[in-house]
Amino acid sequence: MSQRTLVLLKPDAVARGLIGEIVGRVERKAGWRIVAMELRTLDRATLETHYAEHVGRPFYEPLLDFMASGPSVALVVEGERVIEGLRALAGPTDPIAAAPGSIRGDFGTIVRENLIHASDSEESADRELKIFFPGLV
Ligand code: RTP
Ligand code: MG
Repeated sequence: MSQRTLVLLKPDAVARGLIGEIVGRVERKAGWRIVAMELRTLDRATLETHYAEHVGRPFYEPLLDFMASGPSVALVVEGERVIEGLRALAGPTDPIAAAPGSIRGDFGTIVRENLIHASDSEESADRELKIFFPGLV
């Protein structure tokens, strides 16, 4: 089942020079394709829409400040079961709990600065792709 998912390389990943490392892992998965990719500093309105499910949580404001602190890379990846696959490549939210071999497990220590976002379901992917790449056909 071919799908599309929205991936963000968060500001920590970009600042640490990990774009190539992370994009390389995505590219090497057989049959997956990057169909859009852009470096951009995310504005507050975009982040509020994207993270609406977390409004009111204690980590919400620091998360938005962090996500607006520098450029991110937004990309759309297409391929077989890519939604589940990108979540597996990323690893669990807490990098200390993430296994080595996953992106968060290999490079992260701080929950907030966990390097990557990937849509968590088909519904989330549909919603998030429209936020970040409204013109994509
Ligand atoms: P994401 O949405 O970024 O792909 O990550 P996720 O599904 O694994 O995690 P989620 O629960 O949706 O949380 C969104 C992001 O908020 C930050 N966070 N900080 N306790 C904390 O300080 C905390 N909890 C979550 C992380 O950056 C997480 O990825
Ligand atoms: Mg999430």
